[in-house]
This record gives sequence, C-alpha cells and structure tokens, in this order.
Amino acid sequence: MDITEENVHGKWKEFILTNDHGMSVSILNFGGIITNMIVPDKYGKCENIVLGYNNYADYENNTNYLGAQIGRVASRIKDGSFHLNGSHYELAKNEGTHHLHGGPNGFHQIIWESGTHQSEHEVNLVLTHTSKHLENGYPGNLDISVTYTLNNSNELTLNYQAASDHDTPVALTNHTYFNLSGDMTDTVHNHRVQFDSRYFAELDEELIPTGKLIETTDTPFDFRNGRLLGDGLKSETTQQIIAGNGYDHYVMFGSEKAVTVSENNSGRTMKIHTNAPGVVLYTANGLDEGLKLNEGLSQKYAGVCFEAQPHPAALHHEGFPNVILQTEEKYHSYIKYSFE
Ligand code: FUC
Repeated sequence: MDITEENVHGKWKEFILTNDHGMSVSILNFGGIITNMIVPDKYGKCENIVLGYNNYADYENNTNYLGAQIGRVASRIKDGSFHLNGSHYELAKNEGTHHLHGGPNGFHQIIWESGTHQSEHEVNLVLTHTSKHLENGYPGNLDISVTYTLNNSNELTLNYQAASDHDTPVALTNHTYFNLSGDMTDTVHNHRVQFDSRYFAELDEELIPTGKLIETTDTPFDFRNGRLLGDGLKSETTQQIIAGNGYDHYVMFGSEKAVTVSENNSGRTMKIHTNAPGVVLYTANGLDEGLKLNEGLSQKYAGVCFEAQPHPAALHHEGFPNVILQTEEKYHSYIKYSFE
C-alpha cells in the first residue's frame, strides 16, 4: 500500500493511493476530484477507467463536473428556492432559474484541507471543509469530511460525514464518469447494469422532477434483471428524449442498495454499495464533445455516472427520502466501488 502527494498546477495537491494489486486512484484537493482510477482488466492489464482532463487547468471550469465531489446538495433545486422551518431560502442560480450541484462555488470548486493515513492493508485520504452559513444561500455552517479509502481487496470507499449548526439540506455525492472498457474514446453502450431499480423520478423539460415517482416495470428504467445501457440510449420514450436521448434520472432502490456494472471486452465488473436511497443515473448525454481527456477527445456517452444520493426533489414533493440534516444529527453516507 502506498500514498504519495505531489504539487500540481502551481496551487493544488494530487494524492495517489496505490494498493498491492495494481489498483490506484488519483485525487486532487481541488474539488476532491478523482482524476484517474487504474484497475486491472481480465488479463491483468492496468488501465484508467474514469474520464479526466489531460490538462489540470481544465478542472478550473469543470462544467461537466468530471470526477468531482458535489454539494452541499447534488442535482437540481427547482427555482433555486425552498422553505424550511418557516423561512424561505433563495439559493444561487447557476442553471437558468434553477440551482444545480451546490451552486457556482459548490464543493467541486473549492480547495479542501487534506490529511493522509497509511496502514498495512489500506490507505486513506481525508478531505475536510467548512461551508459557511448562507454560502450559496444555504442555512448553517456545515462541517464536512470525505474520506477516501483504498484497500488491498480492490475497493475504494468514499465516506461522507457532515454536521451543521442550523437545519439544512445536505445531499453529497461524487460525479465520476466511469468507462470500464479502459478506452475513454469508446462509449458506454455495451456496459451492462443491474440493480434493484424500483421507481424513477419523472422529469419535466427542464430536467426538474415533476414529483411523480414511476414504477420501473416495463420501462427502460427496469435494471432488475440487468440491461445494456445501449437499450436505454436508443429508446424513444419521452423521458429518454427529454434527457438528451439517454438517462439523467433519479432511480430509487428497492431493498438492495447496490449496483453492478460490467463490460465484456475488458471483463471488468464494478460493484457499487451505498446507504443512499437511490442514484442519479447519468449517461453523459450532455457531455461536451471535444474536451481534451487523458486518452483523447470526449464525446457524448463516453462515461456513466452513478450519483448515489438522496434527491432534493424532497424539498418540494412528498414521497422522496428526507434531505434535511438537523442540527443535532450527524450526516453519514458512503459509496463503495469494488472490483473483482
Ligand atoms: C448530472 C446531470 C446533469 C448535468 C451534470 C453535468 O448530474 O444530472 O444533467 O448535465 O450532471
């Protein structure tokens, strides 16, 4: 096990966590961004499986949120406003009249404090930050930590903890785009995804949940028996078309909170375990084309994000799991990525 630290781009640190089986993960203290994840394929060939920029400078204005930590609240908040405890809150609006992924100075764009730890079987990077009261419009000083742990079983776990001095919405997640093929210039059509997908949140034309939760049965959102992403990308249902011909939807888990993703050519399989109630499944329908990635230029569908989180639609609609962290509570969520 090893963890190294390097100064990059003049002002950031990049940490590289490496285990004894050829798996490594690179993380910036800027945005907590995962820039690289090297994982062996079925022949033992080690390749990068996440989208990352070739030039660090491109992370400065990361409007596609490549690899980033997202918060204080991931996803869209309609009209950038909500009511809580009798008060009305207006958030910073960074997508038309709406608020997206924590706002203009979200957690993907801050320099986090960092600390590392190493033991025989795992290495840890701990990033911490205090988000100030009314920053981007949110109530409460929120202390957050994200701990990245890589172990010798080829597991990377992100542990999120937070506490606030006012009640506030919190929904943290990570926005890594995976492409298990190891070829970032290929698309994710041939990725097979399986999970206990029970309901999905219907979207309006502006990608805001209408409040309606739809059963996945007989829809392209039914992943319970496994499904190639390509099926849904080709589907001509209204929901797919609205999302830019793909998936950009909150899908809620049934009893099992886990996703299995596999890609045949490389033989790589990734299992995601979480305690979050669902995932935003995003197939990079809106990914800008021609971004200079490590391995070539980006294209639509070059990666898939599994944004495990509660959804802020709960601020405006019944039926969605709670997103309010109360002052006396501690927020704890985790996302664990395991490779065979
Ligand atoms: C995802 C999506 C959005 C957006 C962005 C880059 O989470 O929900 O539609 O395009 O990230």
